[in-house]
Amino acid sequence: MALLDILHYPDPRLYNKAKAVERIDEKLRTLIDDMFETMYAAPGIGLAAVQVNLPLRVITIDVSEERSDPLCLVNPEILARRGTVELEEGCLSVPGVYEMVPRSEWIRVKALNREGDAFEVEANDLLAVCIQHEMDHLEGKLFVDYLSQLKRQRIRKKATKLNKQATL
Ligand code: GNR
Ligand code: NI
Repeated sequence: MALLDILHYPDPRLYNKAKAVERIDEKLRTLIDDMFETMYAAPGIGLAAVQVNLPLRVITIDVSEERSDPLCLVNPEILARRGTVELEEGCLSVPGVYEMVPRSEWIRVKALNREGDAFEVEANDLLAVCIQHEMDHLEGKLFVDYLSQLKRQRIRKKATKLNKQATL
């Protein structure tokens, strides 16, 4: 197991579109395990492979209080969505920023699991929001992209400064 480095906004690699996984083998399962470890350590409720510099359609999630309900989605697709919900979102790639983002309140998603078997999951509220947040990462989209340009400019400025400090 290994902790992976998380890319920070405005790193251009966060804007790459992730590629579909073609084969679920031991190498991919190791990546999934490392993503869970990295997500739990952060701590975060979700992580997309794009955030650890692997542009693949792989997501790990655990929205449970006890951190005991791991969910891995490979090549996820949203089959149906209903309603709207707005929660305050954060992102491990945009530390310290929390903003409201409108999302679908209920979704039905199809994906492959860690074993490579197809399954479907229905989600609402926080889990639905988290899945949509992670699926945006696969499209190279961040939650700050939903904000006004003025807000995003402020966030970008602050983030660039923080990133510079971190590399000194
Ligand atoms: O840890 C996270 N919390 C969170 C809170 C509200 C909505 C979405 C999220 S996902 C985020 C982890 C992350 O950056 N995943 O990409
Ligand atoms: Ni995120």
